[in-house]
Amino acid sequence: MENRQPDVDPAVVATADDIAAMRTRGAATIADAAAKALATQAERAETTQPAAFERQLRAAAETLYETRPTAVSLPNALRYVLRGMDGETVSELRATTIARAEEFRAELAQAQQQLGEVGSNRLRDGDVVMTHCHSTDALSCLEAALEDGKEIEAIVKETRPRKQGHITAQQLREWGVPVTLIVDNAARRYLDEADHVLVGADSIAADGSVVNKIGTSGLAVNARERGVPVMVAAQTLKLHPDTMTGHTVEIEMRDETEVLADDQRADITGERDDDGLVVENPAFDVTPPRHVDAIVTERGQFPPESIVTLMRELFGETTGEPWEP
Ligand code: RUB
Repeated sequence: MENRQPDVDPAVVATADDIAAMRTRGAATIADAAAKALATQAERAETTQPAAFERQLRAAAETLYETRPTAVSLPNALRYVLRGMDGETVSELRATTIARAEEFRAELAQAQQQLGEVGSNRLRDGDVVMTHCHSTDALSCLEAALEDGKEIEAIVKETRPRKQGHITAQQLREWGVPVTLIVDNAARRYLDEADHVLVGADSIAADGSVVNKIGTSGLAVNARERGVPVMVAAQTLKLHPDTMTGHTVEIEMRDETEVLADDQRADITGERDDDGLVVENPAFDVTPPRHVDAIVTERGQFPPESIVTLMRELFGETTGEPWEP
């Protein structure tokens, strides 16, 4: 990473590098890794000055924050942990920060399990579910349905360019779920065989729009046209507080080599040095609320248009940068 703030522990920088390179990926997993990294920073901070300790924690949070812009679970996690940093001495600050990070991680796991039970109630024995990308929140719904004894089959979209659908397929096969893996372009054809589309979310805006892996919105439009309900599994950690005050969610643009490797470029351009070939690689897109049937959270399921009520309840006050006191 470019950002090498002084006093940020190398383990935090390593976590930030893993998130940026997508070795750690998926909104909930990123949030969990960020909270763990802040606990590590708190454990290892070498100072006897409370102000310096706090500065180091905020610098660590900033380093983590700058990795990926779209998943709001990352700033929400950082904010949650830093708000728990409390005390007069370094040892008090250290203990409260570590305890808060542990609390966050436990709540994250619990919320995922709870939303899984809610999502599972929407699934019937024998249902076929189409998935996109790899979402641990979405998989939690399937896991809960399987634990309830329901037979579920899955049509798994491969999800170009990084093919996170393979991770979904691997997990589902471990659970014994019959999987049909398809290329993204085949999704509309296979919707006729699906009873549900089930996806996760990186951010949910106040108007109920769902920001998720690129291709989610096209899938949702096709599903609506085919009469297949679209379920979004998303812990409340995915609700984006800034959107209540009119901000939009930044869509991450990733490196073009994920789409076209350097050594494939010549297949198109030949020997020419051709700057007329542009490759764009947006990682996420926005699905409008009218194409989503239900947002399933640990607090129950919501029609997307009503999610703002829950957001107001959870984030009453406006929020600044996660590292701001
Ligand atoms: C992952 C993605 C997932 C959400 C939700 O994108 O879009 O659907 O992050 O995942 P990427 P989870 O692979 O680029 O991180 O439910 O695990 O939070």
